[in-house]
Amino acid sequence: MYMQSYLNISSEVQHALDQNQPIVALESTIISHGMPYPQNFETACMVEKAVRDQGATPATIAIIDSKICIGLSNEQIERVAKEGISCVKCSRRDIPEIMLNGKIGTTTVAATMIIAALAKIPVFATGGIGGVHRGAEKTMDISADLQELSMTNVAVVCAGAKSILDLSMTLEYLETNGVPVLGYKTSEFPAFFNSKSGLNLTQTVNSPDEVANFLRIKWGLKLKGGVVIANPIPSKYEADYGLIEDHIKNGLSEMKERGIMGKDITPFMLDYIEKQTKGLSLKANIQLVLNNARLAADIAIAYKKSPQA
Ligand code: PSU
Ligand code: MN
Repeated sequence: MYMQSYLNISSEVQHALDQNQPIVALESTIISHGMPYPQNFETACMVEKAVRDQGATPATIAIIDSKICIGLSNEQIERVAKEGISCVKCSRRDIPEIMLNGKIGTTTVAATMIIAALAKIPVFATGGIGGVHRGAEKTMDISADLQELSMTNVAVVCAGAKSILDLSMTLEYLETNGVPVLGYKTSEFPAFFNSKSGLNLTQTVNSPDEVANFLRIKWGLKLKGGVVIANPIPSKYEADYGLIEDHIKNGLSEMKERGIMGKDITPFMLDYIEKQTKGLSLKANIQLVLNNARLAADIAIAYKKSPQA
């Protein structure tokens, strides 16, 4: 098929697909734009290991040398990690351009969902999803992740979203677009560094089997679109809410002064918070991603137990 000529599926991932084994898709913007080198490389490797230890196969996704790569080698992960922000942050809009120009494209939640769905991988783990930015009523800056969640059948395990965003508007947007947000053992939407945001969810799940059943029902009914599985950061790694909020306020005003806009906002804010907390936020970030990878693996395993999966 023509489509196949664009894809480069690693032998490990292809084997898992052939054997109908559980796979967890992993994004790469978090590697290039979400963390500094070398922690980004170490984390990406630890996340893959966490998925394997749990009994599933990791599939880290990026566009390299005009191929959509599903399952990266350690060398490829290191290349992406070292290139860092000189990789192109790649969302739905950017995929064809990066295929054309041959640059390294690191995939956001939206682009990773698209590619995971192409490869028939229904479960994906990340840190935090994009959302409605603060002030979006003026700027219209709403992450393409949210649109993607409304149309692509992939379950996204995340620690909620960062409060650099307007989390209340983010939940409203998801509701309008029919995207379920399942609190994993919580009734509150988690705020990335913090397990709580003060925003209540209507749906709580308590086990990987329950999530798998939810997915079977949704997709069995042909209710297209993704599902957010909001998995709070473990309490021992949680950050001080007031402190983070102060850094966010200062970061947002510095961002405005420097005229940073559009797709550069999220990477700028991640870097700003990390510098202000002197790496404390990075530690929390690494732990919550690992926590999400383990849960995603358990969900992928539970989902495979169903005959129709
Ligand atoms: N939020 C984080 N870490 C990240 C991202 C978001 O806490 O690394 C990345 C993800 O790849 C997400 C993207 O899909 O940023 C959203 O960017 P934007 O707001 O430009 O859509
Ligand atoms: Mn944006």
